[in-house]
Amino acid sequence: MANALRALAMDAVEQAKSGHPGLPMGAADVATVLFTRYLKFDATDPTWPDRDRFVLSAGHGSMLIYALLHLLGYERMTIEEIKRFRQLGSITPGHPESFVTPGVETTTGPLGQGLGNAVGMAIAERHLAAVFGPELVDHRTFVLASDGDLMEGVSQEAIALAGHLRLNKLVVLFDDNGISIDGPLSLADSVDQVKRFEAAGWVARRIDGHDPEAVAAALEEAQSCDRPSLIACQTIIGYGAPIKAGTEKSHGSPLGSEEIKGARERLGWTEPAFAIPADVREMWRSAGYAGRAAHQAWCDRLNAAPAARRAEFERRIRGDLPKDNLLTAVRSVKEKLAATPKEVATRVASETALEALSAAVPEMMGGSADLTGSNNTRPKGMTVFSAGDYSGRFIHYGVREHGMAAAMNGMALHGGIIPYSGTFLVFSDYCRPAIRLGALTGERVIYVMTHDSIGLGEDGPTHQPVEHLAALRAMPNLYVFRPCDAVETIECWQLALEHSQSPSVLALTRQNLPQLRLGIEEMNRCAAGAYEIVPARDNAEVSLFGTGSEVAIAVEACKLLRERGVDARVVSVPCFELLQKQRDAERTRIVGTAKVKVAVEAAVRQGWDEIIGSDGAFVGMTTFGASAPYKELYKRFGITPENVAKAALSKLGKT
Ligand SMILES: Cc1ncc(C[n+]2csc(CCOP(=O)(O)OP(=O)(O)O)c2C)c(N)n1
Repeated sequence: MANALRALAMDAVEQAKSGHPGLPMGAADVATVLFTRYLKFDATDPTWPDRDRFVLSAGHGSMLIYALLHLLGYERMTIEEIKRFRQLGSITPGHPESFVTPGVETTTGPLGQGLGNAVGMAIAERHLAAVFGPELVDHRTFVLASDGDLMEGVSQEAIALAGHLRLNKLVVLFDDNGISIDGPLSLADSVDQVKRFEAAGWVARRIDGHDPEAVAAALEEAQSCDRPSLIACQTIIGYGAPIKAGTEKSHGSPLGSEEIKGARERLGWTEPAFAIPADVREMWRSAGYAGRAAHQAWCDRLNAAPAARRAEFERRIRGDLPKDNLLTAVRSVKEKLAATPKEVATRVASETALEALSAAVPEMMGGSADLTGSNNTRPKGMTVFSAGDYSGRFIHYGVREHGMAAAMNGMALHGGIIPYSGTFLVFSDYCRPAIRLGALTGERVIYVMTHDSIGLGEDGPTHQPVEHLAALRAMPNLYVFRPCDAVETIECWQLALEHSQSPSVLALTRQNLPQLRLGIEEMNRCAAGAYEIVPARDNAEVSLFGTGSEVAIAVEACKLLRERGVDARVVSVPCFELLQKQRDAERTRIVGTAKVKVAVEAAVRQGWDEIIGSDGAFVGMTTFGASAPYKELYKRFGITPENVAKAALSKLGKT
C-alpha cells in the first residue's frame, strides 16, 4: 500500500516536470499506518466536524496527501487530477491549499506554519469538547512535520504552547530523514528533537519510520498520553530510488526515468505509470470507508442531542454569526456612546466593544501575546483557557506572536471558533507569515494591534510602527481598520466579525482620542471604508483625509481653513480595502472633487496616492519616530492641524 503512494508521487512529479518526490516516498510507510489504522475520517464527507485533522506541515510533499486522497476514494481526487499535478485549475497545486482541495485541512508550504495551525486546531477541539461535550467533539490532530518545519522559529512557539496547554490529542509525526535542500542536516543543525520536545512538556520517542509495527505501536501509545506526542520517525528520503534515496537529490526535483525504473524494481512495483493494482486499490478504498461507522454513530449522537445544543453547535460549525445578538450588542454600545460620549483610546473603546460582543458571540476566543493589559483584549468575565480548564475563552499566548497567529489560523480552520488576539502593531511583522496564509486561505481571524503609531510615545522608534499600515494594506484579502474614535471602533469590530472569509487587523491607539461621532446612528458608516465626517458648507475647495488618531487633527485643520475663508470637508478613512470595493461612482462621491486633497496619517505615504493622487499633499512620517511624550512627537514630526492647513493653503496658492 505504501508503494502505491510512492509510485503515484514519482509519476506525478515526473509528469509535471517539477515537485518533491523525496518526502512522499520516505514518509509513505508512516502515512499508510496512520491513514489505514488510526486516523478517524470518512472519505465521503471531508468536512465531517468530528473527523481527526491531518496536517501536512511539510507542504512541499503535497503529492503524499494527493496520493492518499486519491487512493482513499475522495471523490474529486481522480487519477486525472493526479496527472494534472501542479497545473492550472487542478485540485493538485504545488503546495496543499485547503480552499482548493477537499480533504486538505490547511494551506501549507511555508515551513513551520502547519505545525502552528495544528496547535490551534487542537486548542479548538479541546475548547469545543468542553463546551459541547465529548459526544459531539472528540478528535485528534495529527501533523507530519519535516526537518525544515522543526528548524523554523515558529515551531518553537507552537511546541512550547502546546506542551504548556497539555494538548494531549495532538500528535506530531516527524519525518526524521536528516536531509534538507542543501544536503545533510548536519550542515546546519544538531538539535536533539526528542529532547527538545521533552523539554517543552511533550512525550517524545524515536522509532524506525519504515517499520509499520513500530509506527503503529507509537501511535497506539500516543492515544493514551496526557501530553502532546512527538514520534520521530527515522526515514530515508526518496525511499526506493537506487541512487538518489537518502540524498538531497530526491528532495525537490523529478527523479528521472532511469531512477524511476530502478525504484520500481527495488520496490517490486511492476505497474506502469499511474496504474494501481486492483487488490491494492481495494485495500485503500476500504480504509477510506472504514470511518463511516464512527461517522454514523456521531450523526446519531448529534441527532439525539438536545435541540438547542445541536442548533448552536451546527450554527457555530457553519460559521454563521448570531445576527440578532450581534446587532443588539452593537446598538447598545452605540447608544451608550451617544448618551455619554467618551474621550478614550481606541484600544479602550475596543475593550468596551469586546465586553458586549464577546457576550453576544460565544464563539469568540480572545488572547494576547503577553500584552493583555495593553491590548485590552480580555473583557471582564472572560475566563482563561488552560490545561486545567478548556472551557475558558482567553488564551495567554505568551511572548509568541508568530505562534499565536499561526494557531489562530488553525482555530478558524477547525471551525466553531472566531479567534481574535492582540499585540502591538509594530509586531505585526512577527505575525506576518501567518497573517498572509490566513488571507490566502480566507480565514476569519481578528488581530487587535494596539499602539499604532508615534502616538505611543516614550517607548520610542523600536515600538512605533511607521510602514506597517502600508505593508498590511498591501496584502490581498486582509482588511486593515483604523478607527478614529469609540463609535468607529465598534463599527469596525462589527465589520471584522462579519467578514467571514478574510482576516482583519484593528489598528488601535494607546493615546486618548475625542469622540467625533456624536448622536445615534444605526447605520455602520465604516462599511463604505470612508465617509464624510465633516461635510463641506458649500462647495469644498479642499478635502482632508485621515485615519485613526489623525482624523481629529484633520477636523481641527478644517476649522483653521474655514477661519481663512476656505471651505473644506473631512473624510474619515477607517478601511482602504472597503473603500476600494465601492462602485466607481460611490467612491468618487466619497473622495469628492475638491481641487486640493490632503491626507494625514502618522505613517508613511505609500498607498495614499490612490485616494489623494500623486499631486495630493500628505502629512505623515518619512523616517522612524523617536522616544518622547507623544504630544511632543506630533509636533516634532509636523503632524499638526496647522501643518495640514498649511499644506492645503500651499496647494491653493494661498500661503
Ligand atoms: C519558510 C520556508 N523557508 C524555505 C522554504 C523552502 N524549502 C522548501 S523544503 C525546504 C527544506 C527541506 O528540508 P526538509 O524540511 O527536511 O524536507 P525534506 O528534504 O525532508 O523533504 C526548504 C528550505 C519553505 N518552504 N518555507
